[in-house]
Amino acid sequence: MLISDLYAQKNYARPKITPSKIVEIKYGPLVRPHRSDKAMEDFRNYGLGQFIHWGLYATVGNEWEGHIHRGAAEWIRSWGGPSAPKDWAKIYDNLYKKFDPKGFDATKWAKQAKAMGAKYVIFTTKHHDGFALWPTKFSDYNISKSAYKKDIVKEVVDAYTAEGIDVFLYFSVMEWNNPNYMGGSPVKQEDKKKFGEFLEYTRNQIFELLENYPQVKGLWFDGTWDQSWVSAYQYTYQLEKDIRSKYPNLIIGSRFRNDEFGKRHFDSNENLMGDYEQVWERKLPKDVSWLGGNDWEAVMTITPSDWGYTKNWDNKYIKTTNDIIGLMMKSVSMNGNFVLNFGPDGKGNMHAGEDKIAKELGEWMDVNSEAVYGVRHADDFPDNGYGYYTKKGYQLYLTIFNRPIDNIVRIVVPEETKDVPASVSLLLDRQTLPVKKAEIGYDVDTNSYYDIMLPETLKTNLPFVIKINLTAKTQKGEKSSKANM
Ligand code: JFZ
Repeated sequence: MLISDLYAQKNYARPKITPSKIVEIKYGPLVRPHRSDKAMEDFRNYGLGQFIHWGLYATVGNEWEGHIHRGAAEWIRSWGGPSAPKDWAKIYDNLYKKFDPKGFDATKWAKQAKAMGAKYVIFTTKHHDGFALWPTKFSDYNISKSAYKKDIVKEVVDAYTAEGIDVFLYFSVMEWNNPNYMGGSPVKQEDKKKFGEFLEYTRNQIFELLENYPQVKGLWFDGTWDQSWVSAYQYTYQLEKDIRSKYPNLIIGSRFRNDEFGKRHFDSNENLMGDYEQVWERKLPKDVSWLGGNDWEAVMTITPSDWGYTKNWDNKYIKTTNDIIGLMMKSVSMNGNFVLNFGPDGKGNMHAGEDKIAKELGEWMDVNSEAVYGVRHADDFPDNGYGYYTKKGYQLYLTIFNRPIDNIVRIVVPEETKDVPASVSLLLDRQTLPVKKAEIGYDVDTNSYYDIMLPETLKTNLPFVIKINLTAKTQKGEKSSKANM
């Protein structure tokens, strides 16, 4: 079974539903979905993105002096219990002093991302450990105090921008080592005061990032499930308002804030709380109807669940390049972007396994990317067992993962579909493939069928794309005979 279908199996996230009654909401969405400006149109056409999780956790790679941390690699600071090293949090909070990624070359990363076919990158400016990769004025726990000293966020923003890749900044509102951070809704007066300071600090850092790096296209918030943040809905409402009025083209997903009833991503009336659905993390919608027409992106790890650098990939299922192509094509076939995560090591080098996937995916994209960029769900053609359709105007693409044993790909054209296949080619070598209408003769069936012959000589271990040029149906009633019985 394809991983891309496995990842869509369970009902992890709720499908779009119509609320039974409408409640009055004061702190609901500040933007309407389906923004039509250029920035959002670009977002819709990205197809493929890269996520990068990089921070102090990278220096340890999910292990410490022979002890293996079992949770996600970027969560290692929260290591506790008998397997944790003694005074672990203290050890971790001092790692920054020695942070000196000698191999780090932002241009090398950006060129690799470009060769892979990524159109945007999401970069961790600060994860839950609170360490800022830019020289923030609002905390000493930042890159300028490390051995490396230089502004990593600037290097990344500049290098990716130079390669024509749009930059989004990941920002965690959760900060484990900050005494003003609550990890729960503040009750005592003193805690309320502290948390108020934390909110001001968060606001300052966000505006600092946007001022420092004006090329940034979007913000990717995280950690916003924490009850302290959830309780601060008045503050976060105003914050979003202020960000949006100063940066109207900025893209902010639905993981930023909640309404006054604590509803996240969607408000109490089921309206999206941002520019796109930001819930699709290591899972995919089951089918396009789940999206209710919203923009969305899926973010995905290569290992089962680590975002940060993990030294040892043995004994873990590592997604293959074909798995990743499947996840990407399923995502874009449902109007989403697919974002593949990389977790570079403490020296700034990608894991060898990531280099391999980036290379193989890039080679595949060199041949097939027209089936990925700027495409939309093929509304008029039903899902099929061969793989995934994507569509751009009169071009219908079918990425085949399950090759039919007789090499005949049968395209179903429902009666109400206005277009039919006219000519077909294989993106792999651009050869034309024979296509003919199949008169099956099942008289209660209103579909018509078009059979495409794959060449017997086609030998490949990779999914491949057939490009189907559509043409308007000529005669009314495609059926050859409608006998009167
Ligand atoms: C968060 C982080 O905790 C994690 O370390 C990583 O940065 C990831 C991209 O985001 O993890 C989440 C957040 C949300 C869900 C799952 C994991 N979710 O909504 O299912």
